[in-house]
Amino acid sequence: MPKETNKTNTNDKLEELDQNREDSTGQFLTTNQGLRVSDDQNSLKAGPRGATLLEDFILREKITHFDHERIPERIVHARGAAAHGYFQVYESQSELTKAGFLQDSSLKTPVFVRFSTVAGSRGSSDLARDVRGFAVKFYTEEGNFDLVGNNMPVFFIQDAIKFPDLIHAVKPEPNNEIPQAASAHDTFWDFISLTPESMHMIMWTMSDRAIPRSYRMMEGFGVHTFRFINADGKSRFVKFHWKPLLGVHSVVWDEAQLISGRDPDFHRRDLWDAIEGGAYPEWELGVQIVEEEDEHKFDFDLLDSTKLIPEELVPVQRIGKMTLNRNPDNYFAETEQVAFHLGHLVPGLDFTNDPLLQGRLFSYTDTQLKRLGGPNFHEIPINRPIAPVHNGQRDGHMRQTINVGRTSYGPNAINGDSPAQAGQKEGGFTNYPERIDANKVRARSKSFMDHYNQAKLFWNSQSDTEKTHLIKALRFELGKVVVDDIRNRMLMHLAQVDATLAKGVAEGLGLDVPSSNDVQLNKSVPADANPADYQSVPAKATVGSSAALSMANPPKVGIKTRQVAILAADGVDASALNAMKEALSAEKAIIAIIAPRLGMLKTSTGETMKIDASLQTAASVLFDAVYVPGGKSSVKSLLQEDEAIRFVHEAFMHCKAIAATGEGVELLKAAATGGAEKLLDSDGVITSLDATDADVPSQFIEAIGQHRFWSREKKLV
Ligand code: HDE
Repeated sequence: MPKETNKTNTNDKLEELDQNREDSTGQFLTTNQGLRVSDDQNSLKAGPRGATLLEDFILREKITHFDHERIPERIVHARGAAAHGYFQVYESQSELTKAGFLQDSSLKTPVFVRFSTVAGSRGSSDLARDVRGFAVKFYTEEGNFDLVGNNMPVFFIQDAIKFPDLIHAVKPEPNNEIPQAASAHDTFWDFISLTPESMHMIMWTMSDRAIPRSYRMMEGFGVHTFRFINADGKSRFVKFHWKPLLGVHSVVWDEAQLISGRDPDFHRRDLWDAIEGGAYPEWELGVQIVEEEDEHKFDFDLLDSTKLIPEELVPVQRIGKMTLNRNPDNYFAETEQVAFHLGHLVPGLDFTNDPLLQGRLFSYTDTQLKRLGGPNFHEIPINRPIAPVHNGQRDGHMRQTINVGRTSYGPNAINGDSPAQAGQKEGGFTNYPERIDANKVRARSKSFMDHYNQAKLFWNSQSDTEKTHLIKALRFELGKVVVDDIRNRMLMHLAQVDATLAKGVAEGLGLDVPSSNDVQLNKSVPADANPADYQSVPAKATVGSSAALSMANPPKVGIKTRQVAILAADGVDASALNAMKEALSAEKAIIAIIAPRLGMLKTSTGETMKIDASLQTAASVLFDAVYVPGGKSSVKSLLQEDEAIRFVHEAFMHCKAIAATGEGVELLKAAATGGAEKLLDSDGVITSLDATDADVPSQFIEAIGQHRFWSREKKLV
């Protein structure tokens, strides 16, 4: 066979997308047939006041297209945002895998990444308490590889057959379609309280991981165990991780709820703005490798997606880096129409028998058929591989390719048996020949029945602040539950995880932890099964902890792209303001001047400065930190604005870095509840009565880098 040269680098994918771009700048308006339109303001009528004529094909084309603009939203992960970029491996991974995109450190493989929430509709808030999708499409020379993961390393259920139940339970209730994008309601907790296998995942979704500060500050996980296969055919198990170079950070729940009102597009905007501003988000790709012979050496099953491999047992090796450097041109064409699928695989990778993974392999193509309307969705520009496509598949809705020749079958002699099957040497995909010799059964492996130990591991690994947040999240969620039995069942499960956790939640609900130690709460037992086969393994008294599971003590990664609000009004101290702006800009933080009104600001020296937002449109929850410079008349004006006082108060409540100099300190005092001293003496609050104290900017920068000051919060554990 003549060897076809594949297109290779990121530019090729972008060029291909460019060919499909339409830019109407300087062009005449036309119909979809290219006919120039002279009047797009009036429909064709019998007289100026007359009836509209059916003959008006221009009107009908326009309205018909409009009527068909919406496609079904994704049943899960409907709300998302995406970006283009590239991936580069650090060094050849040929020992582990023959996958082409993991061989050559000079090769940039184009990627398209879509982040999402799971439960909400397309128009829901970015800040819902929820798992985040983290789906990466690699356009490799050997075909597309989709790593369709989440920002949490485990999942709620062990078998795909339960997915529709899980999603029905979490989605708005069917009678009144309430609540939107929230798990805090009866049906979700009813299902969870009867499904012990969910307990580990519940720890994650009730933690602050479920309310990230930014998509750019989330980890990603492939969740399932996959296989790497090298050129010798040797297979090893692999778990995939994405490690963000900006560290892992979250907001607090009160803040999340406020952001949902102030800016429901917070995450979408943050990703867009960072890329537009040239602060390209980066993640390292990590792998945990387990040798075939070690498959059974753990006290959990590698095929069970409710379990992770603690990094202490198998370290994460960072093998490459992904950079997102271009926003989509068109949300619908790219972000909405992108179609991910675990079955988009390249040689050197393969699946395991994880029953969740196996079910997903069916679901993704099926859902695209419905959502994108037919079998040709791979021809939509965003889904097209850069590798050439040749096969006998033909026709169907919206077919774009004009296949030439007489043959669409094989074997054929008319076209010299083309397209020909590719042997392994020619890059043909072959499945890993895993031996399977078993009875056909509907059953769950006993090795999947440990539902509490890793939930316990997660709990043990959290800082006291994280534990407090977890208890509060459960109090919130179960507090919204109306049916009492559900709360009691959940407390029984939580007692299996940890006594302090259960007690903390019970106290907030005004309940006692039920005395029954009923680990038999597993109601996901088939009709004729022996209940003993489904009995949960009781939690061990002590389970270790794993540092990687906590977000406390984040690595110091500076304050690049952190949003800092500067509260000011006319008469603001020019030298203090400028010194702070200079210091923050040098660290690549993003600064916004917030004033009582929009327009231009006059500083103490008469300099004019653009105001970025007024106190009516800005809010502290949209920023990482706040600075109040001095200047008598500036601070006097701010003191008259409730929003300014609330701004500082909220930033303090949410444990953010706050700085004030000169008269600016007065605003902090006004914002203090429980005594000004308490606020001024708190960690992360930097004040100086010296209006131009040269130490303040550096102390403030150091404080912003800490992300939050949890010592201000009341601990529950
Ligand atoms: Fe998905 N999932 N999923 N999922 N999933 C979809 O496919 C499904 C699961 C994930 O940005 C759907 O194109 C089943 C785990 C992401 O476009 C659908 C099961 C993980 C996205 C589907 C799971 C994911 C989806 C809906 C249980 C993390 C968004 C729209 C067996 C490893 C991709 C679509 C995007 C989307 C099915 C469980 C991640 C219905 C049946 C576990 C990131 O096919």
